[in-house]
Amino acid sequence: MPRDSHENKGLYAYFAENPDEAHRQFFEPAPGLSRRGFFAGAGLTAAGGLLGMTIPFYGNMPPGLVPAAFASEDVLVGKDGLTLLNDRPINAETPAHLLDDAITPTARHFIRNNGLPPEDAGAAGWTLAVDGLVENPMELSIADLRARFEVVTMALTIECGGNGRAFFDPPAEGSQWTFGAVGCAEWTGVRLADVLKKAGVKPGAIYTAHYGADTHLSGKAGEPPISRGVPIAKAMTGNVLIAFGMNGGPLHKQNGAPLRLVVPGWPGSCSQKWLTRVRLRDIVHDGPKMTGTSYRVPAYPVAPGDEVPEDDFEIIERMPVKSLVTSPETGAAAGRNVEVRGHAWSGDRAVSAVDLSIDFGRSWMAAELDGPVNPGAWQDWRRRVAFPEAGYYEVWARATDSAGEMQPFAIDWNPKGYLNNTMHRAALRVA
Ligand SMILES: Nc1nc2c(c(=O)[nH]1)N[C@H]1C(S)=C(S)[C@@H](COP(=O)(O)O)O[C@H]1N2
Ligand SMILES: [Mo]
Repeated sequence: MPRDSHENKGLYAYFAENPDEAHRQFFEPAPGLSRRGFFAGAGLTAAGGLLGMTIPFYGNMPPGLVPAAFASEDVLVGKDGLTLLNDRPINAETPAHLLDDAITPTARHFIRNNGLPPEDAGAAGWTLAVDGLVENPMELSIADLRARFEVVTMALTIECGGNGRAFFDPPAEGSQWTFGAVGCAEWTGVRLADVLKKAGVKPGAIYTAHYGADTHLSGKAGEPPISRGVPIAKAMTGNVLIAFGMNGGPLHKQNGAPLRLVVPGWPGSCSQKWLTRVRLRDIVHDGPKMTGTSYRVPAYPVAPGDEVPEDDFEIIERMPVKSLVTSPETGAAAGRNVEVRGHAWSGDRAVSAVDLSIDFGRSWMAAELDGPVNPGAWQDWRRRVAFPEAGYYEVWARATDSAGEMQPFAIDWNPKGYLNNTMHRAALRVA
């Protein structure tokens, strides 16, 4: 059995990396079973063993395909329509047209795990430690957070730093996110700033360090899969929340229940899930995925495929200006006159314009653009578009932010495939 291989990485990553070998291991009848009669021979494969039944047409399964049953409910329980990119750790993105709502429903918020979520994640006994360079270290229950600090609700955009990685050429290793590693849910919690003020930030503190209760894929205790932080100034921003509520209900288990950070506008990795500790440090935090080339890009533009010395990488802070077309769905049939709509965002900044093109960028028309409901929320935009005749069109959306930065057409390539904010293109077949 391909135990080490698929159980350490997840079936999807295993099949993607080594499709022929995975196929052989999962779909060829185990030796010794093949002569035990028709049914046994026809279906007693490793895949059949995992499913608990034979696969009568196993011989037809194309190499590289993972049985759809393994993309199943037990992984994406409480989620609706997400595309599973990997199951260990769970990585699942939301198709753009399912992000049409102004506020992303809990069932449609993407999932990006680096390790395994804690088994026991009840709110009752949960505590958050606030320590390091503070005057008064604290240990707070969720009830303490509610009782001792102002509770606020804000719509906040979380986008994975690797969203759009799938389009890098040469390809970048890592989860092959297309467009949907982004969401804007309504989070309820307390401001990290208020908690840090109560704890008393000591003069030497320059950076936060975030810790969660998830475990490393290796299963080794005391080895967190990810622990990132932000400069104190960012932590003190009024829209950085310690959240215990999501869209009026509890957090989804995979989105960090019962407690997480939400750091809008910066790589999603800053928003520690299953949050147990915030520690203030006098150095730039050096936890897992803070160092090396993780969530970092070269300090200067590089040509696609260039080798870049590790010392030349710098930590990604704000995420760049970006937009999505959420309706109509790409590939859909459309009439001659349709409302095109979506969202736009730019880390720490407001979006000032969204323009659309239906003639492959030759001409542009302004969309109607709403302001953010609060700082850190994405902004909705819409425009009724008339198509001159029947045929194939693409709607291209291009956002510009308050600093005049505009989405590019071509990817600014970097080795790890971060920050792809190229224009979103929706294909339409106009009748
Ligand atoms: N404890 C913990 N927090 C985490 C992660 C993780 O693996 N463990 N993944 C991070 C990354 S890389 C992203 S993009 C966001 C995704 O948040 P979501 O899964 O709620 O969409 O969570 C961040 N917080
Ligand atoms: Mo991420």
